[in-house]
Amino acid sequence: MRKLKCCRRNPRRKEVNMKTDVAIIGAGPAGLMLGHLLRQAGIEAVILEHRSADYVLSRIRAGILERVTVDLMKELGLDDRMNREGLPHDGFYLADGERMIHIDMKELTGQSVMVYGQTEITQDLMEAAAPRGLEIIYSAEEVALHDVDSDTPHVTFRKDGAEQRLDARFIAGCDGFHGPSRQAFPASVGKAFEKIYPFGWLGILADVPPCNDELIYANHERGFALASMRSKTRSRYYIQVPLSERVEDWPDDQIWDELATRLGPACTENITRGPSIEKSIAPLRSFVFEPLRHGSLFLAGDAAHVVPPTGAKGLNLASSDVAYLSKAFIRYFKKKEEAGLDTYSSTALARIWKAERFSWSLTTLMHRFPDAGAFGRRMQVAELDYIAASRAAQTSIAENYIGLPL
Ligand code: FAS
Ligand code: PHB
Repeated sequence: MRKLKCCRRNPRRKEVNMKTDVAIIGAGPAGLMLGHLLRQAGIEAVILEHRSADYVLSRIRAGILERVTVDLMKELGLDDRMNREGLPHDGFYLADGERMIHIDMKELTGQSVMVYGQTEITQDLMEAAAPRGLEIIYSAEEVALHDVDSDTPHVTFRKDGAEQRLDARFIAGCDGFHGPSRQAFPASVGKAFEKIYPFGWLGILADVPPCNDELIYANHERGFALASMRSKTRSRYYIQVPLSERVEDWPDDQIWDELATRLGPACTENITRGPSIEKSIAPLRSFVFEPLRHGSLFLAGDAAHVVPPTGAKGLNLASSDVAYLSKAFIRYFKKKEEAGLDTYSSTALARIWKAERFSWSLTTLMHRFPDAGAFGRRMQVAELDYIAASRAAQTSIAENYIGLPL
């Protein structure tokens, strides 16, 4: 394990003082990718994660990688397993009752997406950390940010009962929607934009073959459903449920019945049932916090924004954030140029808002809203009719789904 710079014990308070260039809060995809990009450029970084490594790996989340994420893993030389085990997908379906509209991304844009779970990306990044000198401190408790509006910020935390302090030139808040970094912005500085959806997604993971070779997003009178996958032998499905639902009230068979009903003919006869290996309900929200920088503190990933997973953008926005932020840090440490840091927030937000729009739009099109009424349903049918008949409309969906350029 690489020795940290200036790692010395504070005799007065049993405090361990460490120093690095960039302190990263959170070992999710954003923090891990940023840490690796900085280390690859010879910049010191330490990641503080309040959960254990096993807990981080136990979370089942995203499944679709845009080119930006695939390219980042390739740039890091960590794409071997993804290229072996990942599934390139050229298209997906929008189902509306009996109707199946194919969005042929490859034909319309020349590009594909990669089906490879966030869990796998996280594992690949975690396993490569120690050999590449990327320090990750797991189970770091009571992480607190200090002096973020100065040039000498620091982070305090407890580890194995000892107070610890990490001094850094910058702090990257990659601690997700519920982390402390966004809270470290003065109330007068930040502005949040939020939309809460009146339903959640109940997700199930099962070691059964997928019902279809490509993803199916279904708008059914009983609600939205999504047929996705992790491999040719492991399926990931979702159904829209009211926010009042509890996962313990959903036995597997009831979920399989709903999926068979909602996903339409392409799935009904092909769906393979099996015991869930993971089952959870996630709320849906659209959220953006502006700006993404305050002094020496920068936000990236879910710490800055959240999207409803309908557009498969969450993980991929984390990738584009850290692609911008890592370049800005590298310009600073290598050339003492602050321009990248000064423009990071506006540059990242420009792409974030476009992804927020697409995720909101596809969620609005494919879900049944309790208060939409007959007119709202007619709007959905009219839009699906238009998409079914318009190459331009399909191209717009395809280019947003594969990910807009950086
Ligand atoms: P993350 O939330 O992944 O990581 C933040 C890290 O910070 C975590 O490891 C957390 O433990 C740590 N942290 C938090 N507080 C801390 C503290 N005080 N101190 C230290 N560390 C702290 N996206 C999709 O594209 N498709 C999906 O299907 C999908 N499903 C999702 C389901 C759920 C339940 C959730 C919550 C999100 C889902 N997402 C999905 C979005 C998700 O994939 C995120 O976009 C992605 O994890 C973003 O990565 P990070 O920004 O790294 O945040
Ligand atoms: C997933 O496989 O988890 C997944 C795929 C596409 C989405 C959301 C989630 O839009």
